[in-house]
Amino acid sequence: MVKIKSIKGIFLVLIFLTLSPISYANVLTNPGFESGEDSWYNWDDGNGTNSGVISGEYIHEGQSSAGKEISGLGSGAFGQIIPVNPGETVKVSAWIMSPDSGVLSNGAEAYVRIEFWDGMAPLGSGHAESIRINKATKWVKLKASGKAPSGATEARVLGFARGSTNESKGKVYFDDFEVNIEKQSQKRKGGEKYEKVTSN
Ligand SMILES: [Ca+2]
Repeated sequence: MVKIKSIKGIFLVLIFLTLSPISYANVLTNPGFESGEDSWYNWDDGNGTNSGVISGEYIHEGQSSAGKEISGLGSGAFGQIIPVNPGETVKVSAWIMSPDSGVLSNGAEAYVRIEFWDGMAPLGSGHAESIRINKATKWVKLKASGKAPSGATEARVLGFARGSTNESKGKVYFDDFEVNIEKQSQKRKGGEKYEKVTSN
C-alpha cells in the first residue's frame, strides 16, 4: 500500500507591522526667550550684518522675543541644539514677524531652518526650511519638518536671518519655538507561517 501524502491546505498568516509615531512634547528650553538667551546661541557669520538681541519691543507672548537686524550680505541665527537619532522626524514651528519700523527689504529674509549635524559638522543632506518672509509681516507661524539622516546626532533648530545683497536690511523677531521629535516604533503582530499537511 502506497502512502499518499497530500497537502490539503497551506495557511499563511501575514506579518502585520504597525507604525505608530511616538512624539515628545516641546523639547526646547526657554522656547519663548522669557529667560533671555538662556539655552540659545546667537550666531552671526562674523561680519556684523546680523546682530541679535533679546527684545521687549515686539512680542508674540510673554515679555521677550529674539530679534535680528540684517544690514547687508550675510547670515545669522538664534539656534538651539537638540539630540536626535537617525530616522527620527524633527518638527519645528516658530512665530516670526517683521515690523513696519524695520521692514525686510532688498533681499533680506527670515525663516525657520533645521540642520542635522554629526556633532562636529553639518551633514550633507536632510536639512529642512520653512517658507521665507521678506517684507513687513504680522506675527505668522512658520513650520518645518525634517528627518534625521544616517550619522545625525543632533538637530540645530534655527531662527534664520539672511541678507542676500549688500543693500539688504530690516528687522525680524522670533518667539515661541516648538520642537517635537517623532520616533517610529514597530509593533509586530502575528508572524506565523505554516503548512497544514494531512496524510491519507
Ligand atoms: Ca516670548
